Amino acid sequence: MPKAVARQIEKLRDQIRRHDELYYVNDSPEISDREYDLLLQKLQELEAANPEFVTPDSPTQRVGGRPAEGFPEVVHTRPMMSLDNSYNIDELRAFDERCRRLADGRPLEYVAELKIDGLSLSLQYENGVLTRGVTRGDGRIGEEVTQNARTIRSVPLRLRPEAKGITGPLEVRGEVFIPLDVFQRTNAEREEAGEPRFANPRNAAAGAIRQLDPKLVARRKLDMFVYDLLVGGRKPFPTHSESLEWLDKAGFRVNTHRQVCKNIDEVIDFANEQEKLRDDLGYEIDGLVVKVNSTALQDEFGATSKAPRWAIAYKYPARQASTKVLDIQVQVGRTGALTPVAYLEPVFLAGTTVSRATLHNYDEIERLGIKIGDWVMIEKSGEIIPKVLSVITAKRTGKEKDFKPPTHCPVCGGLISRPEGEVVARCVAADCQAQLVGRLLHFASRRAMRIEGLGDVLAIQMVEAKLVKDVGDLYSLTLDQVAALPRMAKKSATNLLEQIEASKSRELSNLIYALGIRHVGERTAGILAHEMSSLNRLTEASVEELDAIPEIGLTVAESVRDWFDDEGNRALCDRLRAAGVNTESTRKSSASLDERFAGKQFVLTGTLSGFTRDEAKALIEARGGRVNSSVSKKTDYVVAGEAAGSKLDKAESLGVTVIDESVFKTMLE
Ligand code: 0OX
Repeated sequence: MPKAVARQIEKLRDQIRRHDELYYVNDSPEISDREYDLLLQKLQELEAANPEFVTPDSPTQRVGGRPAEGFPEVVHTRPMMSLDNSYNIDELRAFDERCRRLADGRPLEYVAELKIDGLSLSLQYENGVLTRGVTRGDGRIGEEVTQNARTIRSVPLRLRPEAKGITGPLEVRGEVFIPLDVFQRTNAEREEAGEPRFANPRNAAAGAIRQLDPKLVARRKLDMFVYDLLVGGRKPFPTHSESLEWLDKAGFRVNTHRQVCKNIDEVIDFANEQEKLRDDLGYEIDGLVVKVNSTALQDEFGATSKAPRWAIAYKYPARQASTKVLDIQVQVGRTGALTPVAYLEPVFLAGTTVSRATLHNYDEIERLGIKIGDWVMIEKSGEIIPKVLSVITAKRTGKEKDFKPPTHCPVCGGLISRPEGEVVARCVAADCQAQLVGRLLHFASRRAMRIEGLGDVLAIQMVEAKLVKDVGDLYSLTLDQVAALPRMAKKSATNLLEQIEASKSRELSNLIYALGIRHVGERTAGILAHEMSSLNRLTEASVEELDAIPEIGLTVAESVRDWFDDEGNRALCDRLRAAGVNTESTRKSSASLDERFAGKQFVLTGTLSGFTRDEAKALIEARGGRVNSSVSKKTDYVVAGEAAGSKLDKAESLGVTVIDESVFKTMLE
């Protein structure tokens, strides 16, 4: 009996540790806080009943269960309220009736805005300069994340002088979110690096804003739409729409999908119109927010303990549906990664018919417990194709079949490898056609060599016809070869060859990205191109040399070295060069630039009086220097302006040279 208890305790601990890591390290929780608390509670009960099994490394031994966070708490000047929800037109009309009753015959207009699915953030400005960023927290107390808020490019660090009429400290509130393309890229990179994916863009954004290292926050490329302006805790303009216009002038990002509506029918029309655009916005929304436009009426209507009476959220239906899994098949990507895909009984979901859903990897199949023939819930959640949320086990008939992972590559029959600890299984055959098709598509993609017209059908045809055996063969294709492909008109063939020709003059960073080196995403490719300035130099760079580049870690350095150590890859580079593909950085090389700046790492902190941060950054970069957001031992100079904060302390503790604005100006001269 005690043995069984010990096993149960150990199992619970393992589960909790795993969820801790998913939550804290990967920002990708798989269970709700409530489910987590239940697991912890269960463990606490078992340990209380069997104290001989308590060990110092048990998750129960952390004070308060989850470890304390590293951000100071701040009390909001005015609570950040939540919103009451409405889920259908009747509930929206009921809101309108309440408002009209309260307005008692006085004119009443609404502003309808998109409800961005992110997290609320409050920004404080003094003398026009951003001084503080605070998360919503529980609405009354939030966490101070100023450094992280500063990484959001659309948050002005200094207000534009054109926005007049307001003096004194002010507060701006809005919603932080992660654009869908960044979310998709982040998840692809995480999967490639063997890290778990984020469940949805909101989780990715929420995790990012509470990262302790602002450099990591900056990589997530957060964005923010603002929707509220307060001066001394009050709204400065007679209407909400004027506040939004002022915010726009002051340099904030204000969502343009908004409308002043004379009555609720106009709101409903706007809601229906906007719902159709939902898939094309590039960020997630979950409905509309409808607000009374007049500030005086807002003040008069007031709020309940939780939400204002003058605003309501109108939620769009969740983009979920249930359907049946007809089959589970495995696709092979350009790196050989095997991705299981559920083929579904077609179902209409938020504007499109869905017949496939991604299952990401074998662990996900296990986690979901999904079988062929199962009924499942699927959801569109910012991924390119919908994902399976859960299995509806109540609908099981007993006829469902287990999915058996293929023992060999389903396309080429090659060997499959799944190294210990990795989530992704891969086909390791060098000549796998599916991988080649994937490599061609990646090479030709918009962010790589941008060869328009080279889509999947054509890539498959070219590989099947053995016209190309690697991406280098694209540059020796002839018109006759291309025109002879099925359903290929001469005109399209000519266009394709023109596109291929044009791709020869892409930037070095595009080429490095296009090569598809593991762990080298677009951003890393940009850094490598900037630092190395030619493909030749990159080919020769040692792991130490690469690792010494700021923002390039050992994993990337080793991966790059491995790629160029492969003889086939080196031969490919030679052929690309011989074909006339640009392999040099067209930007000025560091050597010809100002030696005080060239290759040097700068960090800007505090407020400079003579330049905006963007101007200072541009001046440094024009001289061949780089500007990073956080101080490390690789930093050469910290430029400290007024009210410099923790970066200054860090610079001092690491012995990094700190210069003030006057020295910086002298250097520039
Ligand atoms: C959003 C959003 C959130 C102001 C008073 C109560 C709610 N998620 O896009 N909140 C608000 O307004 C606050 N507006 C929005 N657009």
